[in-house]
Amino acid sequence: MSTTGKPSRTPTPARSDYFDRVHDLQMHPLWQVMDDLMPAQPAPKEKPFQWKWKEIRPLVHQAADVVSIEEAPRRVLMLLNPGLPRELAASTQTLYAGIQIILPGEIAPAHRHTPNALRFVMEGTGAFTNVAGEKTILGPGDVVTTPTWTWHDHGNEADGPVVWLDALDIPLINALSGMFYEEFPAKHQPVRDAANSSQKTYGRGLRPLGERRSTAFSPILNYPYAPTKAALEALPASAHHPSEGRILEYVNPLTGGPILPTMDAYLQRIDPGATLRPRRRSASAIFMGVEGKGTLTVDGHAFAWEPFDVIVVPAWAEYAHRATGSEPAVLFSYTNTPTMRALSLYREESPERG
Ligand code: 1HN
Repeated sequence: MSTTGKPSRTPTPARSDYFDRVHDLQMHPLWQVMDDLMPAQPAPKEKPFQWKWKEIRPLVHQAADVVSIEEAPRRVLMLLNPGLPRELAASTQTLYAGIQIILPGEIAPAHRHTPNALRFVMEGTGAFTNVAGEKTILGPGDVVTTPTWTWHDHGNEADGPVVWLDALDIPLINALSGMFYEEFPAKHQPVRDAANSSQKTYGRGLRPLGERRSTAFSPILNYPYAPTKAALEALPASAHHPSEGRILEYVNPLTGGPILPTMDAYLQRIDPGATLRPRRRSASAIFMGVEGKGTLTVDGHAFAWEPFDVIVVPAWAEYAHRATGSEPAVLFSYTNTPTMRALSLYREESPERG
């Protein structure tokens, strides 16, 4: 192969004998794989992909008939990227997505693990989660943080099922051999703080005197939908993003940084009919439609989305948003940007600008 102007490496019997001896000793010639190891730009194995909510919703609800909560303490269907091995539980090489359902009266018992988690509530009002002793009642559109190694249990004391998107960094944590997991000795951990106390304390640009904590994760447990949506509506035109429209990041108010050490999350709103500028980033991302409808074009795949459809944007894939309905298009998303930034690997560009 001399398309790159490099000298050819024609196989010969002598070379083949040499390679056999090299392989037998658990070695491999770097020169044979150098181009694959070091492409000029990221070439992730994850593929652009979409799960249509109208196709997967019946199976999510049927899961509650197929297994009891005792048999499946987290009743979740994982959204697996077709480009990645199933055993990685991966939606991108670093991010996991799954859809969880809890029926009235059920308890998802307390445990903790090193992967960080975020939840975006899709259906149902009145379920609760308790994270590190603070309980919050969940409603549609709420974003809930479950930082690394915090005890968490969920329950549903309402009269209908609750369904949410689980966003975790499982493939990253496994790649780093950083997985630890532990079960709490009881189904529920004790409630220690008043309901929503973290949101009331930290969610208003205020902090208690003497508070010097600045953890790598947000102190806020629940970012409720209505005020987040209202903040998007109120965002001045000067703060609109050319590729994302009106977009706000859920932040750690103590640092201004991402809500979790490895993942950040956003809510955005695109004006009806708007076509936004293409963009790519070295981070991988998962988008979920929330309101309205649109098209997210990812490396040439035009995914028409409706509420709760989930779309994978691989690292360095070019993507562009369009709002196609008569209503504004609202999307939730999360990415591995904080991990990439921590490793000095974050880049982005808007190809139109070069
Ligand atoms: C987990 O703990 C939850 O707490 C959801 O709801 C999904 C996926 C893998 C491992 C742990 C939860 C999970 C998970």
